[in-house]
Amino acid sequence: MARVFSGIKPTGSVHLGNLLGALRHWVAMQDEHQAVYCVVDLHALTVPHDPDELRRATRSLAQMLVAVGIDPERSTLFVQGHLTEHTECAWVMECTSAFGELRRMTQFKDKSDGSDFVSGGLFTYPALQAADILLYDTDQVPVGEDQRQHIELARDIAVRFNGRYGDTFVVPEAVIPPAGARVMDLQYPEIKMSKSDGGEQGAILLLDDPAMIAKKFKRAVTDSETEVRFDPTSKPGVSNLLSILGAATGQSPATAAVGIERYGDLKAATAEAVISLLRPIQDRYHELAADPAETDRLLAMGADKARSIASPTLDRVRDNLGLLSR
Ligand code: ATP
Ligand code: LTN
Repeated sequence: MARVFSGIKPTGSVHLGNLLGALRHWVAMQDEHQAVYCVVDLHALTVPHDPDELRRATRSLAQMLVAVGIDPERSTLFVQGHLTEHTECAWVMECTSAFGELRRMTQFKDKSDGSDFVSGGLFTYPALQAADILLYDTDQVPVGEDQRQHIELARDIAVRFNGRYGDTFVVPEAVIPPAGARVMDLQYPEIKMSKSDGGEQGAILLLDDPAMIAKKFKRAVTDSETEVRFDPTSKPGVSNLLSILGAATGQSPATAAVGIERYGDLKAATAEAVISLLRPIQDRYHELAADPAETDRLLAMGADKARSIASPTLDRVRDNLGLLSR
């Protein structure tokens, strides 16, 4: 069975973009793949953070992953910071990536622009991400469109390392869904819906209650025309709603538009589809959140399973690099 690996940062509340662009594909891939999924807490350290909030967000995100359907028995679900292998391998990745390559990463440019403190970790972030992926002999990485460039870099690093030091890493490929890969902000449809950027009103959080979801869709930015039509270039707001409606109901955006004449009806239909999609997830999340000790037990089990894959890979890396065995 092919191996799948992906990660998500505990940097705020999980939103609809995360679900449609990534998490629901993580769930689907568990059936026919050996799946490894990671809460990447070390990646959350690249920007200023509050320690208590990070602790809370890490556990809560793990609970949300189980609530959306990740099965910790069948798949491997773990927290990145529980394994020292990731940071050790990240150094090797940094030494295998070129400065110019890292400088070209658009996520670095986006997140560093206008910030008063830009950490070195924000710059080397994609090297840690390459370590995450390559440690698991990963074949496929399901992610949203924004991560394509990082996965390309992980591939380039794997090929380069294998060329220099002999066959060591599996060369992974990105799996980007045809629909929902780039859910846009409801207020600023030119930027992606995000946990940490953008405003409160522009993102549908998976824990928003139905009234809040309806309100956010009602206020979503459209345009001054009246026609409901899928055309992302000239109608970004309307097209984003159609993409969400399509992704939530298993149709293409253009098919989702059929029979909807007014913006108000589009907003109401999208809100309703999203509320139904989220209801069972929210119920399950609240059950899981009531038992943090059980979450911690699952995560300890996940860390053991993850280590049993990552540790032999790292031994192979060390040996091929010429580091003395310990
Ligand atoms: P942050 O805003 O803190 O950078 P984020 O919302 O982008 O976080 P991540 O943890 O970086 O979330 O991403 C988890 C997964 O969700 C990734 O696979 C990413 O590609 C996907 N994803 C994030 N935002 C969107 C979006 N707006 N549309 C589709 N997929 C998305
Ligand atoms: N950088 C990613 C999160 C991430 C990831 C990974 C995704 C960290 N490590 C490994 C896939 C595979 C992000 O910002 N969404």
